[in-house]
Amino acid sequence: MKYKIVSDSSSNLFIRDKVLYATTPLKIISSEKEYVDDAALNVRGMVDDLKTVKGVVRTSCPNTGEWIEAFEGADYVFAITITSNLSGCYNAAMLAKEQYIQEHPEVKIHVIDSYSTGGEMQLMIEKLEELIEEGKPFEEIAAEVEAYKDTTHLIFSLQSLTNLARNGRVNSAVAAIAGVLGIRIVGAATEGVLDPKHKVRGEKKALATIYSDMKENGYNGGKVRINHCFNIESAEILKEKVLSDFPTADIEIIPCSALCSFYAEEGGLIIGYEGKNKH
Ligand code: X90
Repeated sequence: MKYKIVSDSSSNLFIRDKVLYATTPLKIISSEKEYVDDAALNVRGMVDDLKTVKGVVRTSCPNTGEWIEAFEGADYVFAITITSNLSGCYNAAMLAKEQYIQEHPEVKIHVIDSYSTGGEMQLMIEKLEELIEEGKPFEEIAAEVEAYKDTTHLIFSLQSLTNLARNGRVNSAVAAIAGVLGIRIVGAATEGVLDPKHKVRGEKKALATIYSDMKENGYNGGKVRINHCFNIESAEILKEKVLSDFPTADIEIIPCSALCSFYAEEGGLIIGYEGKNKH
């Protein structure tokens, strides 16, 4: 039986080598151009273009057809999406599943609403790979990954929330606070929405706040997946901070692709990590 993992592009992962893998692209749409969030896109170029573009820039989720295309070539599919509370990705993937299994009744598809994005989705993808490689049955993998989801967390640090506010994904009062020079909003994905927990001054304080929140949420040497929007320096500092307490911790640093870069904006960090049970 052939397994496949399909993720939308907000996981920032385009190539995986353990299990058959595909991504579906979100899009960033300006008055001048549509940017398709795939491996070929020049993210730096997009971020620079958008600095001078006129009018509001919007995003859109992958459509049903794109999900259906990505499902092809497998007997068992696990699809994973950015939180359904901020995007239509999950709904589109569910519609695609219904259509696909009508035409291919022998195929099984489980769609996972990550209630998160970025590095926390990566953790779930890695868990799926592990369970598939262990040769577990489809239903068991589905149940185990849903249980694992309860133990993974997301924390972010954002220097600007302008694009989130313009697209109605965060309260504009919170975005206004982040607009002050040097201020960062550090927060979590709580029940699948952006939860601004702290307002801090300066990058050093932001990193210290991130790490202390991680420990409060039960981080104890497990996996950490750091996504950054052109802020490799801070990603490395955070990695060293974690390693000084947990020298064997499994930590990866990955640049944000287009969707996460657009919303996290330059300097943004999105971190997925393993911790205590959320519920
Ligand atoms: O369907 C669409 O157009 C996509 C909309 C996505 C909106 C939210 C993207 C958030 C990206 C920002 C920092 C992390 C926040 C996590 C909250 C769950 C990353």
